[in-house]
Amino acid sequence: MSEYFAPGHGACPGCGLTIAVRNTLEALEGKVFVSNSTGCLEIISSMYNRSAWGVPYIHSLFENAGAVAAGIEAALKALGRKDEGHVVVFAGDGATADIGIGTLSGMFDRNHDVLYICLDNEAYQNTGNQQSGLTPPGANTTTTPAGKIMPGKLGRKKDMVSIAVAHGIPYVASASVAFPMDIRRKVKRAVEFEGAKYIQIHCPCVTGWGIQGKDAVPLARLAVETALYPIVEFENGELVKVRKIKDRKPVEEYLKPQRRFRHLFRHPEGKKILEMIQKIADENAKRYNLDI
Ligand SMILES: Cc1ncc(C[n+]2csc(CCOP(=O)(O)OP(=O)(O)O)c2C)c(N)n1
Ligand SMILES: [Mg+2]
Repeated sequence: MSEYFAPGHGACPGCGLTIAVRNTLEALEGKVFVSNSTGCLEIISSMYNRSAWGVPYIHSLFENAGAVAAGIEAALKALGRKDEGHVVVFAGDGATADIGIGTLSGMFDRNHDVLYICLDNEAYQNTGNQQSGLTPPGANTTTTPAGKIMPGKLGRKKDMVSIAVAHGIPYVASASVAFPMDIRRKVKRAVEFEGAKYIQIHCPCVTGWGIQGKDAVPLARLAVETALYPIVEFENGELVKVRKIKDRKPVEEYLKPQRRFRHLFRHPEGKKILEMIQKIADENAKRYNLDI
């Protein structure tokens, strides 16, 4: 079989991005036009003179992948070529929740027939781990350095899933690289809807999170099992499915193995922040009725 996303790219072993991308492209059998924002995925897949992409692919800027996708979709429609493939965006969490949120909101507002996938590795990883709107509280990044002055990121993780739902688009979901079959099902389901679709996929980053490649997928699973990363699905604004949790784990089990959170177990403010993070998990579990 020819590869839609070929080996030989420059991703770290254990990188979540490549798991999310391969599963998405295989679910759509490569019938796609990809718009990709600036970020790790673009860097690892399209180094000068080489490309991992076996499908039509364009990288433009950090902030405009949604607008580029909207343009591709409008052009395909005008040319009568819509049946040639789905327009898919792959964009990082920084591109999605921060710098590109304007062009994303416009694309949603005009309800372009585009599947937008946010690859959520919870910081600007390509440029060396700066905080984004999707960085979770307590995380050490180069712009929220844990030390005497602050114990890592102070604010909460922006609720992009709800922001997407609030646009009134037909399909919104969260997913995790710990559950690849769920990614495939959601991608296939999403493209059954005409209009804008949003899927946010939790993707561990071995360098930014300070973990080993072999631990990436088990940690992604723990994020779900602690209710810090609720897996939910909305169709036409209605919550239709959640991934239930049996024997929910305490958040420490997920946080402790990661270097980005290790100060929480030593810092004088750490205990307070751990309690705040546990409260967020409890709120998620209650809000989405996750506990079995
Ligand atoms: C206007 C602009 N500002 C800053 C940059 C530098 N820059 C490139 S990628 C990136 C971070 C990307 O973060 P994210 O979208 O989360 O993707 P990741 O690399 O984490 O997958 C930054 C700050 C840029 N390319 N353009
Ligand atoms: Mg990122």
